[in-house]
Amino acid sequence: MTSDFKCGYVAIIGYPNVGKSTLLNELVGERLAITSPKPQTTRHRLLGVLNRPDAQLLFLDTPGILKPRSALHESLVKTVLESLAGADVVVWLVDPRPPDPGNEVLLPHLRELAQPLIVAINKIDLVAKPALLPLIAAYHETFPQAPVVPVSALYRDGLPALLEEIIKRLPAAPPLFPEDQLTDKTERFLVGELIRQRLLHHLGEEIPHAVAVVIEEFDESRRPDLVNIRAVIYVEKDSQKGIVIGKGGRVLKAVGQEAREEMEVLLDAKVYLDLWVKVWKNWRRDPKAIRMLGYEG
Ligand SMILES: Nc1nc2c(ncn2[C@@H]2O[C@H](COP(=O)(O)OP(=O)(O)OP(=O)(O)O)[C@@H](O)[C@H]2O)c(=O)[nH]1
Ligand SMILES: [Mg+2]
Repeated sequence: MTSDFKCGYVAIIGYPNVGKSTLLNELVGERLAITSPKPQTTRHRLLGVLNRPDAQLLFLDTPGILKPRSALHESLVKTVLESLAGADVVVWLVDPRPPDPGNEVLLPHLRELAQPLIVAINKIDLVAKPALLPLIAAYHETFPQAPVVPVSALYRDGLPALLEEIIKRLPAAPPLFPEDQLTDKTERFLVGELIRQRLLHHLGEEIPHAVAVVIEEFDESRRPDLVNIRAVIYVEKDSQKGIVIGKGGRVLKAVGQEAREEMEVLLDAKVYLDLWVKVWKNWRRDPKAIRMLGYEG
């Protein structure tokens, strides 16, 4: 290894639903972060490691930032600000739309940033080529120091150019993580997220945000023959409990079956999944619940 080797933390930040988790997965080449068409999918900072011959990139996926309206939101914003503080390079991922200076939540933090910033315009597969140039110009005007890189995370378009801009700005340092470690999250955490992803898929617009998953038991003593997992899905109201369970248990059964299949791939083992639904009244407004459910910033 030469002294030219680069290593550092790269925070991926942006508004909800712009494709941050998709970008992390595509950059790392593993589906570590859950993604969904519904905004506010990500609730935790998640590390994804990319090893290259010339660099180790430590990507941080973060929750989409918005004006805090609940204890959960406040804790999500805190998570984002902490990730910003610890980053060597910041990638601001945006929709292919002009910047919105009226949005005070994120821009002031970006203006005060001490670290290098890169603006990545995502989802360019959705816009006509001629519309791109004025967009790039508008972001360039907002942050004259920052390169503006158009990408499509979903179609892996523009990612080499983005990587190049990031690596240029990383400090020279030896790798911080062993080559076989792809994330800082435990399997226990990742299987809980798989359940949440299936819930997001099956539930309507409002309920997904009222759902939290806790893995109460993760017994791998018989692995790889069997991993025994007991999980509780928390909702905020009795009526939501009925919806999560579904008519004749249909929804819960589908969620459980699909999540179990994905867990078996992730863990490379047979999985027995025991799923429960419980009500924790208004947990999103309860700082104690936020802590107990693992959403502390
Ligand atoms: N067309 C298109 N869709 C994309 C692209 N990247 C992501 N998406 C879609 O956008 C939606 C949101 O993606 P996520 O990766 O979950 O977005 P996020 O920014 O992590 O969202 P939060 O965690 O809620 O803040 C999903 O349906 C993705 O498939 C892209 O390059 N093109
Ligand atoms: Mg996300």
